[in-house]
Amino acid sequence: MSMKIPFLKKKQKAEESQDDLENVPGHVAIIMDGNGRWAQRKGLPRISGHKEGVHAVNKVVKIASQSGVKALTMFAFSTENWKRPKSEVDFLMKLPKEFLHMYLPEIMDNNVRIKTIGEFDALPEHTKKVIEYAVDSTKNNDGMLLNFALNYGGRYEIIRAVDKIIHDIDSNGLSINELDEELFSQYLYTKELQDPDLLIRTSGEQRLSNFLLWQSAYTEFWFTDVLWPDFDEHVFKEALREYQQRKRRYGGL
Ligand code: V07
Repeated sequence: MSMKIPFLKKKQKAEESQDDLENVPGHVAIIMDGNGRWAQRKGLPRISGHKEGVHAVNKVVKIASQSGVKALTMFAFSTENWKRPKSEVDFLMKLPKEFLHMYLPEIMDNNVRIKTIGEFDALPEHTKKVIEYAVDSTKNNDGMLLNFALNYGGRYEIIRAVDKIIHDIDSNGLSINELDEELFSQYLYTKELQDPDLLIRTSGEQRLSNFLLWQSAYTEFWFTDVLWPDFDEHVFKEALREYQQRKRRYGGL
């Protein structure tokens, strides 16, 4: 009997704090928007918003991996971002190093594996080098997958998949009759990932902006006015709770 009391207490506590270990989204994707606006509001240059955004990435990685999220995809640099001023692009390309220098030990402690999606080869050599080091160092971690979308564009990803399929038909004996959604998915950057269950976009914008077009066909979207550098564990938990509520509602149908 004395064995059962702590169990009940724990369960009650979980209900009170609304922690819900069921219906945790397996794959969360995030559009980290509002860094420039955050800086402008403080009278700072745009780049200081990007720099501040790096800390928010680490907070979310920690809370997501502790919450039981299996994969977290962060939109760090889009194919459209090359159009920004060169000085801003140069600054952004130094952020992977900045992030990894500060947080790779913590990433290892949390058993997180780092990977990327997007046209990696077109990134500057110095950026590729630090990321390759991080991908290699974390490759045997079997906890959460932290997936950075870098030089990523959803339409390009689809065109690239079509191009690869045509190549496999012409040269590798693939038959057009084999083409279905399952096969097509295997030609995307995300081939080993499940589709995102929850997509979060910060900073009040409610658009997909060429992120995970194919993959988000059935994804729940959650938007917040919070600017990315102000995003923290509380906001993330709010998104998780809302996702869980939606799932419970459908579950009743
Ligand atoms: C970038 C900081 C977060 C706000 C949104 C845009 C700016 C983390 C990374 C990163 C990438 C690869 C990696 C480790 C960290 C990053 C870029 C921009 C280009 F292996 N944040 N962050 N990369 N931002």
